[in-house]
Amino acid sequence: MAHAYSFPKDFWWGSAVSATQIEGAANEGGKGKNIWDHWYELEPNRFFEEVGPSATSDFYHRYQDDIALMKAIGHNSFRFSISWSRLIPGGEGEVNKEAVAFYNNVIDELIANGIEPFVNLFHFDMPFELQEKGGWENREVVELYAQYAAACYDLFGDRVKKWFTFNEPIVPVEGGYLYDFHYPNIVDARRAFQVAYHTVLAHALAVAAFRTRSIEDGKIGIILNLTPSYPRSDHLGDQKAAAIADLFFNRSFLDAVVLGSFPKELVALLDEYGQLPTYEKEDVALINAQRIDLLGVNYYQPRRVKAKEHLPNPASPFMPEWFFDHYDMPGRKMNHYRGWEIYEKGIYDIMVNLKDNYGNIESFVSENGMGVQNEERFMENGQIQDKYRIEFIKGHLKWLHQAIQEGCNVRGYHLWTFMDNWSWTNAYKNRYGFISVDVQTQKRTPKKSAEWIKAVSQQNGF
Ligand code: BGP
Repeated sequence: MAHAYSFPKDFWWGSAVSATQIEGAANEGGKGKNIWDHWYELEPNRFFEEVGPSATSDFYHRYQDDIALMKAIGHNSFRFSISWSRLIPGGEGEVNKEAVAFYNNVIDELIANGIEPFVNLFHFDMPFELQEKGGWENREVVELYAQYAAACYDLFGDRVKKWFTFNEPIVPVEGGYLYDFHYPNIVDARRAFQVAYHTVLAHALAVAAFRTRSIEDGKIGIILNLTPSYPRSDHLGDQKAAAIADLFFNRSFLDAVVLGSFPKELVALLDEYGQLPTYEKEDVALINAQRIDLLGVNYYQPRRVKAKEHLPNPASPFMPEWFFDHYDMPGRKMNHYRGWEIYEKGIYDIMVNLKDNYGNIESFVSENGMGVQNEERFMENGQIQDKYRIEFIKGHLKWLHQAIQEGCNVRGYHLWTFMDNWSWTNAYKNRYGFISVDVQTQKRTPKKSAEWIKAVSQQNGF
């Protein structure tokens, strides 16, 4: 059957999750503590309804049934993360045999079900002991991360061919060091830039370690949350504001990992304001040499900005927001169930930018999705009728299709997320899955969108 929207052969259909958000078993199987376990002990009131990460979706015990469900809804690929503190409790030293067995089982089960494992090495979950040593501010932690990455390649690289060093590395920078929504809840731009810089360095070392191994057909990449930055108008002030927001929130990581160096304009700006992180001379060549093979793009919503209305007080602490104001564009389409804008064309703009300015690097949508509060209200006959999610996915797939027609090198689409999961301080507030999860009983029930994506994946289009 011919479809209005057909996707290239072997397109990757699937979804993404992260260890802390689905595994549960936080104190089982020899796992060490990570910053989420610690922060929840410290300040449970910072988490929605005071629900912490100890149990989440219990994938640790239910992975076989969950993988069977993935197969049933047509997945040919699936991204999960390895928990550093599970694999190497404390973040350095011996690997934990129980963790090795668990991840081996997950990988083998996926492959046996015809689902390609995409493995991410870090999704916001710093081992607590390493955070105590300064986390990403400490260069020693950068080295330890590279050792952890190397251990993962050696343990699982015979079967895992798609590797990612980080998921949204800018989020721990923003959350932990600028805007206070992740541990360690520091608000200090200079330290934030140091963390960002060390994350890029850690990424480059992990890519270098990958390249010294011969992983047949192996690809190494990173997953970035790109937020296209749209100015309010064509006026120079608005345009400049958008360009600076783009430097901070997109090009900081994107240029470094794809082009091999930080944008000159960003370096000049940080230098002018005395905000440059400390670095070693030889890092420059390392970062330049270790460019990625494959880019995962997480896209939820754009960033709309305008020129500053009031100049910042130079005595106030430096923030990226010294250079732009956020702009609530009148009439923009909203996901009112989450409070985020929906702008489907953003995905197209991202991909065209990658084609035109980033060597048309091989990419895929590694997260896109629609969070909904109190989703039970859409339950009919025991199933969540999430037609809004189907429309959301369709809208983005149409623009993705357009980008592919125009020559963008896009290889797949993964939804955030497979099943409803615990999401950091939002805990279970926003539901994103194809599969609903009853948090009390852990019962899984496919939503309407699961049936729909099954047909789309099997027909490779719609
Ligand atoms: C992405 C993260 C995911 C997930 C998602 C939804 O940025 O990579 O880990 O949490 O956002 O977030 P929320 O539940 O806050 O809507």
